[in-house]
Amino acid sequence: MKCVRCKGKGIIYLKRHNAAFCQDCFLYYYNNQVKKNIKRHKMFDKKDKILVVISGGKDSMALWHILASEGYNVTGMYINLGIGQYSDKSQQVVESFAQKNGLELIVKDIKKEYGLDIYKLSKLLKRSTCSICGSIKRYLFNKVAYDGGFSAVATGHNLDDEAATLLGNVLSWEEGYLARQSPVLESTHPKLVKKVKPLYTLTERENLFYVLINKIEFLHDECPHAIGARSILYKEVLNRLEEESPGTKQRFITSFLEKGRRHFQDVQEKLELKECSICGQVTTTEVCSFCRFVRLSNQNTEN
Ligand code: Q46
Ligand code: ZN
Repeated sequence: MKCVRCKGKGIIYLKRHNAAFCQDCFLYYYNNQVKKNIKRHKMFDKKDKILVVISGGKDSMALWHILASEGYNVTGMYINLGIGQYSDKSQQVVESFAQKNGLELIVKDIKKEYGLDIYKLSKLLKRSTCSICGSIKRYLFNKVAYDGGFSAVATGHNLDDEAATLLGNVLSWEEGYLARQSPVLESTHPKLVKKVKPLYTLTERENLFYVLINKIEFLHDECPHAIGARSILYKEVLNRLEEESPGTKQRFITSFLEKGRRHFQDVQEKLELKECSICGQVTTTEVCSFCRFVRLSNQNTEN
């Protein structure tokens, strides 16, 4: 197995590109992909302040590392969601990486700062922990980015994530979600910050390789609530397809972005955006879900 670029000894083979790379050429390929994605979708440039969402897993750690190494103005943001040992370990990994590399990091702890407990809320509202957790994360990422004057919120979503989400949305024809599935989600309100996914063409395996080569510490464990999630089943199905027909995931995503997504633009939910009467953040209801969570949690501790 020879490296396609330098003809040295290849150490990673990427079936979908029918190409092997040595370590240095793999890093060249990886950097190139990220730079191309940022440029092609006009995600941001070196003057912009970028808030990078960090979970402590390989994808977000790879994103943080590469953007910082390329000289982008990045600040990491980590949210402690109160998920037992998983949260404690991931916070440690993220804080130690920031400290060792002299990187800016914002840490939010939903229990300490807002009195929120995703398990209690899930019981009280009869909603899954992931749905509560997702609402809290989306709210805080946007609020911190808006309050801090950031130009974009960057997440480590990879090709496997994007293809699995797309498959799920297609299977139930979620028109609103299909309209919004994109590597760049432009702001639709002055208080909503643009969202970007610079790693959307790189696979989980490539991100893993990137963090291993660069000796970046990351949390190997998945969130315990991810186990059994539908998205994992979709990933398994896509992996099977990929085995038989390399390049399926990438074709699925790129052809959707080129040919499919535009057909959903006019069905984009025309929800009226308002500002929450308590916190001023963007919502479709009088009081945003985050403020309702806080109110409910406080009522419950008083009782
Ligand atoms: S939503 Fe659910 Fe994730 Fe929150 S509870 Fe864990 S798995 S972290 S992406
Ligand atoms: Zn609010």
